[in-house]
Amino acid sequence: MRLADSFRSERFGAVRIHELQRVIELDSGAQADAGRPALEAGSRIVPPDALRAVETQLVIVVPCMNESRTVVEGVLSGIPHDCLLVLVSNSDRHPVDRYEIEAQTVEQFCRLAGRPAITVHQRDPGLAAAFKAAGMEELIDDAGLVRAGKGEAMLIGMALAAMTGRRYVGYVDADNYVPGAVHEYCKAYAAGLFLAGSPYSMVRISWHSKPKLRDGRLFFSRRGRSSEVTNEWLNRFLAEYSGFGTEVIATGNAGEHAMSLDLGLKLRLAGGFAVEPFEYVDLFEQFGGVLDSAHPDVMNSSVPVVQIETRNPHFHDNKGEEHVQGMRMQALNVIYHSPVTLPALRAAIAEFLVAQGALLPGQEPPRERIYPPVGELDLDLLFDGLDAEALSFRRFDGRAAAGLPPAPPIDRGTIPRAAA
Ligand SMILES: Nc1nc2c(ncn2[C@@H]2O[C@H](COP(=O)(O)OP(=O)(O)O)[C@@H](O)[C@H]2O)c(=O)[nH]1
Ligand SMILES: [Mg+2]
Repeated sequence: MRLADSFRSERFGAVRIHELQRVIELDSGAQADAGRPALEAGSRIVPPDALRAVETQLVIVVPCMNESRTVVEGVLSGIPHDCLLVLVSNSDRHPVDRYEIEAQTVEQFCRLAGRPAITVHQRDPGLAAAFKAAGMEELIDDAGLVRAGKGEAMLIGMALAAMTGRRYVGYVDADNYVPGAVHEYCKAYAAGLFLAGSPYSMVRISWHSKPKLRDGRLFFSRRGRSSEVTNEWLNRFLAEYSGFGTEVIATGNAGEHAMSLDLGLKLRLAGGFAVEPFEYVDLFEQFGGVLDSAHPDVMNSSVPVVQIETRNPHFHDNKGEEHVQGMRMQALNVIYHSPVTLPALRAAIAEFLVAQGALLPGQEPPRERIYPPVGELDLDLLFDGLDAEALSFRRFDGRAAAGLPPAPPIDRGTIPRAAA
């Protein structure tokens, strides 16, 4: 893969946000000058073996709620072979058990492709019990189950990823209609993680366009309805500190993103759709140098955020205006309530929300749920709980199914000894 160089970046403490980098070639050939500026100045290649090396360490988590089977199957087909697949589902189990259908789809895929995968249902009482035992009460609702929400699904996925002993975790939505786009996202994760050059790195995708029907004609719109607002306010956050306007953040709402687990296990994830913008906010809180950091090792290193503009159109299920509005609000709520947000910005957010009719004058935006870092979990207890009690916890070993030596995706032996 060949990426345009990133010439500029903005720093906030140890966090270094790189300007958006375009994908120039999806496949840059067999050249081996890995990561060095190309002869044709302005771009950088990541050769296939370097991509593979990251992919063998990469877990791809697919959060899924009531998506169609055909679409999910397409998504699976786009995930590079060496990545380990984790599906976290919150699909209905009645009147039809949609999770069972998903698990069968994954199992069949693993058998055909000779690869491993893990699936689990978010509302499995055994999963809740395991998280409780492992030390995360906060995740459990009044019904005694893990809360619904995309952030919660991502948290579960991250914990499972940590138990596999791999180094990186990435996320891909289950409602993507274009397997080629999924493939490109995963390649971009690997390329970005390779180029980032720090143990604490994050890669976020900004897709080039989103196709829509307008008056019977296909129109490729550049930006999502929610991301414009989120990005603008995150950029204003930075500008308020530096005194210089900036547009560096282009991926505030990026559902498609990946990171090293050395970083991910230290992050606090937010619930629901606040999860993606809050990743930026938490980076600013923990590694921005404004508040004391609990991780001097990270402060002495750097936290690169690589942003990549991909080529495939982002074509996913349309969940309606209300959903988009909700996402926008959740992003602003987390920026508003952050202790590192400067008072002037906080006031401007409140004003904006009032003008939008989302808030009454004098009212405070609601607080989103923020969870402790996954690195604080006792992974051994989590595994024992899942193994013993979570009936929906499935581990597929497509290699064993194909008659090869067994290679379970996760078991006691894969759990790293020292969590982050
Ligand atoms: N496991 C799980 N997945 C969810 C939940 N909510 C949404 N998803 C999935 O997360 C992905 C993104 O959600 P979507 O509603 O499409 O949001 P958008 O694409 O950001 O507008 C999709 O694959 C959904 O099926 C949830 O509560 N649990
Ligand atoms: Mg979607």
